[in-house]
Amino acid sequence: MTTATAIDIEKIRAKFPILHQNVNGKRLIYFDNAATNQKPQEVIDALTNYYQGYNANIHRGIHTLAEKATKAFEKTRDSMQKFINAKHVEEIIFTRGVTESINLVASSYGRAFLKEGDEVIISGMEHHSNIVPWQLICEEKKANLKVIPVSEIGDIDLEEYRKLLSRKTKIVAVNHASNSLGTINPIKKIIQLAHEVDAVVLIDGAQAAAHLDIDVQNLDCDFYCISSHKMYGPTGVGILYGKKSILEKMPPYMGGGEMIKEVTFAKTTYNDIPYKFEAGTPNISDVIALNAAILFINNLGKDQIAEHENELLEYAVEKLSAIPKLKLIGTAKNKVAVQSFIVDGIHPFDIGQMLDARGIAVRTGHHCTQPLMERLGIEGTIRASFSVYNTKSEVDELADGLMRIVNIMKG
Ligand code: C6P
Repeated sequence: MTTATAIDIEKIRAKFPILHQNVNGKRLIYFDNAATNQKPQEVIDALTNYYQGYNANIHRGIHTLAEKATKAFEKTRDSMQKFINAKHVEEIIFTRGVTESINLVASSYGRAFLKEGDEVIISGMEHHSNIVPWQLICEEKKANLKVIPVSEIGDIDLEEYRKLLSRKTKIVAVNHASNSLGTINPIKKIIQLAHEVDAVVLIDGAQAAAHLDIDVQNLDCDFYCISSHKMYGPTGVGILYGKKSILEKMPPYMGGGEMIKEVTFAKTTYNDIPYKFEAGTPNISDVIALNAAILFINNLGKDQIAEHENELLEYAVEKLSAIPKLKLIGTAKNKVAVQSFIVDGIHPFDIGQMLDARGIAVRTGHHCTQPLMERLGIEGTIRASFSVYNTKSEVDELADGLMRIVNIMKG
């Protein structure tokens, strides 16, 4: 059974070779999309074509292969600029992932502009990647880290956020969507309020890029971070968007090739953005293949993707709610298609293993959000996260599997 949305799920599924296999003797059902989603054939082909046809180092070579590789690499930068509606192409910096993008900002911007007594605000539902880099820089600069509380159902407390903001606030860093709960945060409001006290805002878009429209000019965020592997692209590539005027005044993050203008032993001058922040040979093949992932999303249309995924989420909530002893975790109104849950008396890890035995891949544990788990008074959850290639019949199998597990454990 497929869903009744306008997109043709079977046609989409045919593009993903990995989905057509058995795991533990059962048809694979992949519900771990928030960790990393699967790659369509065009992304896999782009990787193969590069290595078979024009593998070469970029920017420095004048031979034909180097020029072809450079052009393809820079094409992804152009596509990403359009994808998030950045004003300037040089505002797009390639990194290894969201984690590196956040570390780059914390190290470079934080080291240059934070002073003793300044404050950095994050939320209580941040991934460790949007906590630890701020702890490190706050410790170094003797600045203070403040945390916006999160409600029981998984909403940011905007009133408390307003109270935390002051002239001491220099940086606000929050996620667009939570990986553990699925909550879509009111980032436009968060950004606007931060700007009223002249703080800069970094948005962790790891869980948004494959699902939500991103318009950095409309949001007016100062930094926006994306991981390619969570938007149908290869692993090992991230994007850091930064406003040109801010990136230009930030010092380099890493030193090496490509990020320099001129090197002498007495003094080195740095390249212009974005290259100032792209030291060394980048991940050429994976950046090139990311372009195919962007095209895949654009061709389907984010609205269509979101419509299908929201339908799956609604269906999953209905099905999971009918299972005895199961409690949904993360029930905010505005969500991406991520549903966490726990089952009374059964450890999440055991449920994950029993589902795996049925060919169903879910994630279990704290999802790199330990402070959030502590806030909710739980050790971890089982998390099912949905993608455009998932179907309602797969949700039926998840619910059926859970019902059996609960019954077995009861008996
Ligand atoms: N979340 C998950 O299963 P990297 O690893 O750098 O691509 O992304 C880190 C990251 C940062 N922020 C958020 C909101 C995230 O969800 C992630 C990655 C994975 O939820 C792995 S823990």
